Amino acid sequence: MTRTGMHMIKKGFSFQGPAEGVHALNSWITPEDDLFLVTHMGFLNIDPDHWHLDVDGLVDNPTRLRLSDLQAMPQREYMSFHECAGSPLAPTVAKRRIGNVVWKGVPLSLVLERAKIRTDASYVWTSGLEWGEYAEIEEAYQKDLPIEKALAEEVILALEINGRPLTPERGGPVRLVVPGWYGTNSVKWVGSITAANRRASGAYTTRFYNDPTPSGVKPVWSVAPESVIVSPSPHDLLLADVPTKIWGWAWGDRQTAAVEVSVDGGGSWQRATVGPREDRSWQRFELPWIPASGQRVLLCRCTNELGEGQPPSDARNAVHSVQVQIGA
Ligand SMILES: Nc1nc2c(c(=O)[nH]1)N[C@H]1C(S)=C(S)[C@@H](COP(=O)(O)O)O[C@H]1N2
Ligand SMILES: [Mo]
Repeated sequence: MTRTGMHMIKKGFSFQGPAEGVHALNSWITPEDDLFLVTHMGFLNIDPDHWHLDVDGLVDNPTRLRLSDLQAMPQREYMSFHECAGSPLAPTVAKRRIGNVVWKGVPLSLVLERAKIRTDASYVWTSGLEWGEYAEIEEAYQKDLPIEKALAEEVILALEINGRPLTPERGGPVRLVVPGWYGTNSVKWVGSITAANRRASGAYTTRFYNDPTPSGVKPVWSVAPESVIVSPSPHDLLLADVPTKIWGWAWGDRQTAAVEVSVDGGGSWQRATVGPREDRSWQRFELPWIPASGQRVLLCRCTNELGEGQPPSDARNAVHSVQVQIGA
């Protein structure tokens, strides 16, 4: 299959990320080289001159926008952590694909206003333009947002990341960004937006990215509290009685209120200091430590402003641990 001005660069599911995992994430803003890339069906290359976005469904003014139309609209910048929920086929496995970046683009609300979204619209569906197969399913990558989130000020049709235009792999020329929600909702290579009065019925909103809970299925939307230890890494050379520090990042849709660190495999916990949050950025935590010689398992866990925390295991936001060796 081909479409004018578009071709698939690589076919099939793909994940790329730093070899050192979270231990590579040592700067406040994650450079693109250290930011993971994910796609289900492959990466799409779009000629920006051919790109357009159709806005339809429950709108009074169905609209087609070209890149130049979006470029002429008001833009905003928003700093946010960006996290993949992990495999939709293994939703309880923690993958810790995470970064913190600055997006820039047009608020989705402005585009919906321009199309005169109707008051009976309760969901906004967004589709990617790529094609191919994932888990033996061949259908468009379509996601949905409840109207309250779609109209929230932080949700943008992004044209830039960290001050540069989006590359084809990143979902350019235009992608949706839904700060605070898992990466799966941030549709790359966006080509259509449909206002509707129900959830989208495709595989990516029904079969995948819905967590079973005792009270029914819960869409993989808002990011749960999570934290990781960046340093030390398992490869660092630590020496007994030499002061060092344990530090990392904590994040979630809601602000992080507290982070605790354990240096004895979870036997006891100490309160770390936690830095500020900007927009929906991650927050830095730090704990000074003077290790004794031997082997240690370090853990971190955070709590958000609602008092929600991280499960010890079997969850995408399970507690992170690092095993280190301290020389005498
Ligand atoms: N069109 C489209 N958008 C997509 C996907 C996809 O497969 N197709 N994958 C989603 C998933 S699961 C994630 S985690 C993020 C990854 O964004 P990134 O590659 O820029 O890090 O894109 C999301 N948007
Ligand atoms: Mo993802």
